[in-house]
Amino acid sequence: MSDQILTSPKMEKYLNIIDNMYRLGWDERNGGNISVLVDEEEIEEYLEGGRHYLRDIPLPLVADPILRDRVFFFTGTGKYFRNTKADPKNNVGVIRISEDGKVAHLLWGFEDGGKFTSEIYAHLMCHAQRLKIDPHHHVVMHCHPTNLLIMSHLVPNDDKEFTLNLWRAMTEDIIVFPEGVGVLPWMLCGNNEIGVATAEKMKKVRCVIWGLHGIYGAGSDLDEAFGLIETAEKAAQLYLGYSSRKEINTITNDNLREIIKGFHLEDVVRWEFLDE
Ligand code: 2HA
Ligand code: ZN
Repeated sequence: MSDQILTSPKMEKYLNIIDNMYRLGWDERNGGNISVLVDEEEIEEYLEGGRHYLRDIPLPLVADPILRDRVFFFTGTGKYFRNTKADPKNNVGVIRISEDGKVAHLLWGFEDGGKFTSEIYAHLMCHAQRLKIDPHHHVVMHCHPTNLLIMSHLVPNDDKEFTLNLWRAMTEDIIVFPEGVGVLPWMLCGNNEIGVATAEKMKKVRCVIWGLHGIYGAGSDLDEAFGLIETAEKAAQLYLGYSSRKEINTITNDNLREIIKGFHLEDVVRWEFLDE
């Protein structure tokens, strides 16, 4: 199989984002995983139409019909983001979900016999959920950003309380994620249960905190998903910088209402988070 896919803009962007995430300290060792739903026209010239399969890899769940016959980039299980850009063939794979939703046809990559991330449950469930409410959805990103993780040790596992602390950290946070964030308590990762719980939260939000573990972000493209996580992570960093000191100026609920009006967020904001 040719490696032409490596010259595609989508794959170049994917590898650069993975490299960036490692450099930001969000993906130590084998931490983190990213999957991208790729439109047919984006891969056809690089993968000879995308119907030549190297091998089949069984999926640990039956994929939702909305995902069947669709192509994804996936990071590999046990693989290190630190090594991925220099050695994409062993660290990432391009798969097509089979027509019956039971296997992944491997189109390229995972050359050392590897397979997709152990978090594939959560990824596929989140893709299906987001696609049902947002036809522009393409990306699911999981990582371990330092400040959001510290915050999950300090703030109750409550969507409203977590969101307000992030919104109040900086004026533009509510503009980036007006729907807020969802928070899950500590749960075992890598299984169906956490996948279902994450996808349930993603009915309302693109950003789900996995308490004491990390974050899931979804977006229409890699920049959107990355930008969402980087904004939430910066808000967490700011929050941690002032929350244990005497804060004398704060963004009030009235200020938040002004931002909502000024930036026309009335239809997308979670108004109930502003109830006193
Ligand atoms: O893939 O981050 O949650 C490594 C992880 C699992
Ligand atoms: Zn993780």
